[in-house]
Amino acid sequence: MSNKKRAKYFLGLDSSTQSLKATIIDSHLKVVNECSVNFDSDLPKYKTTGGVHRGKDGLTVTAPAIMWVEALDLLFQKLRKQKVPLGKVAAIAGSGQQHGSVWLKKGTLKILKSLTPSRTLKEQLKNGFSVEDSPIWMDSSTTKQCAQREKAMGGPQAVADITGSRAYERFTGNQIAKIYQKNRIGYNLTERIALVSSFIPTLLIGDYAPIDVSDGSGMNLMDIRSRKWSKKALDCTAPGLSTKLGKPELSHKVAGKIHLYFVEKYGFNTDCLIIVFSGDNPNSLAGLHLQRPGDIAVSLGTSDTVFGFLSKPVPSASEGHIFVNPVDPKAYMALVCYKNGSLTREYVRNGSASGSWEKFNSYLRQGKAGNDGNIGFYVKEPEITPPILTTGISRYDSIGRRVKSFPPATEVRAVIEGQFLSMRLHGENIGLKARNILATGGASANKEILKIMANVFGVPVYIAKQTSSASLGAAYRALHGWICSRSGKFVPYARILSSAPPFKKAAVPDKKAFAVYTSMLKKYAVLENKMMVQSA
Ligand code: XUL
Repeated sequence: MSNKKRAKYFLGLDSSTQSLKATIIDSHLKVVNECSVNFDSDLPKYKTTGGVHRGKDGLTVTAPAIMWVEALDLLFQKLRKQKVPLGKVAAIAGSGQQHGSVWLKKGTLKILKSLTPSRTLKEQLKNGFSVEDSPIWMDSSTTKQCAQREKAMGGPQAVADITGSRAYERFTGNQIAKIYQKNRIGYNLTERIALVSSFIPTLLIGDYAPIDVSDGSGMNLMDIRSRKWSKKALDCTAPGLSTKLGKPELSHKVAGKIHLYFVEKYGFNTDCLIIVFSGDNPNSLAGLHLQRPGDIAVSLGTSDTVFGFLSKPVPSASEGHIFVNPVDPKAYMALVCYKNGSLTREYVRNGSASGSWEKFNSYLRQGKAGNDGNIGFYVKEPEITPPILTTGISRYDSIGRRVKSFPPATEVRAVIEGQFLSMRLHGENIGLKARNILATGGASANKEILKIMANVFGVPVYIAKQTSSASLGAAYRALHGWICSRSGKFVPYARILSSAPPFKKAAVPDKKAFAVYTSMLKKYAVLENKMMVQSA
C-alpha cells in the first residue's frame, strides 16, 4: 500500500464564540486543510452579532444552541465540497469557548442514539433543549449567585482553593444556579448539562460525552486536585446536579466512536475515535506547546488571555484561574482573562486613529515607552480582571490626576500599554513569570503591538505561523489521544510535538524600556486599585 493510501488525518474542531472551525493535520502535524462556518454570515437567520445575542440588561449574553447544531452539518458539508478525505480521519478532538452551558432536555439521549442521516441534525434536535439560549462566557448576570455560592462555601478564597478560581459570573456553576433559581421548569426538564466543549462530541458520538477535567475547571464546581465534582460546590448550586453533569474525564481519553450518522452522511470511517473535547484556552496551551514553567502565551482576541504551564496550583481569591492541564493530567495551567480585548482596541482605533490600523501604528511608533507617565483604563465591557463592573474610560496624567482626554497618540499608546501592564501584574500574581511569550490571536499580527509586549514583559515574543491555536491544539490533541488509546497508556505529549514547526521570533525586549515599565507597574497597580474601590 502506498504511503498516501495509508495516510491518517486528525481533525481539530473549534467551537468558538464567532465560528465553528476545522483544522486537519497529518500525522507529522502538517496542516492539510482548514475550513470554517461563521455564525453571523453563514447562518444569518439566527441574527447573532459576533456569534451572540446580548440582553437588554447589558449583562446577559447567550447563543442559540441549535445554531451550533446546524453549524456542524454545514461545516462537514463544506469539507465534503472541498473533497477533504474525511474517511482518513483517524480521530477528532475539539475545543469550545469556555464556561458556556448547553441544556439538553429529558429524552434527548434517545434522539442522539438514533440519529438518522435522512434528516439534518437540526431537524432531529430542534426540540432537544430545555433551555434554548445557552449562557456563554461573556455573560455577567450572575453576581448574586456568585455571592451566594461564595458565602455557602466559606468565602472567595475557599472557593478558589477547591475549584481553582473564586466565583466568577461566567463560570458555569454560577450560571447553573441562576437557571435553577429563575427557570425551575427548564432546570427540572434537563437531562444533561453540557459545556460547549462537551456538546459537540455529544453530537459526534450520539451519546453524552464527558466534560473534560481541564474545561471542567472553569465551572467553580470541580475539585482541581481530585479532578472530581466537589460535593460542597454542587450542594450550594442546584439539586440533582451530579447526575445532570456526568463524570469528568481526563482530556486525552476517548469519548467514543463516531456515530453512523456521520459515517453515512459524510464518509467518516466507522473506527474514527472521538477524543474528549476541552476548552479553547486549554487547547491553545496544547497548540502552542507550552510545556515548561515560564512558557506563557498571550492571546489577543475578542477576550485577551494570558496563560501558561504551572506545576503547582496556588489559587487566588482576587485574580486569575487555575485549570487542570489538558495535556499533562498531573499538572495545571494558569489563566488570566480580560473581557476588554480586541473590541476595546478597535474602539480606541476608531475614536483616535480614524479607524485605521496604519494610523494607530504610526501613533505607537511616535510615542515612547511609558507614555510620559500617562495611564488609561479602558473598560468598554464589564471587566473580569480586575473585577470592574462599571464601564467607562479613566485617564490619569503623570502625577496621577484624572484627566478628561488624551491626545490621539497618547490615547492609542495608553490602551496598549495598559493592557500589557495589567497582564504582567495579574499574571505574576498567580505564578506566571514569563521566560518567553508566544503571541496569538488577531492582534498578534501587529508588529508595533508586539514590540510593546516584549518591552513590558522584558522577554522575547514569538508568533505561531497559524493564528488559530485552539483549533490547531485540538488537532494535536486528536493525534495525542489516538496514540494514547493505541498504546493503552498515557504517552507524554512532548513526544508528539517533535515534528511541530518552530515558532518565529517577532520582537525582542529593549532593556531601558523594560525598566521604565517595571517602575510604571507600581503606579499602575495603585491606580487600578483606586478604580476598583470606586466601582465597588
Ligand atoms: C476564559 C474565557 C474566554 C473564553 C473565550 O476564562 O472566558 O477566554 O474561553 O472563548
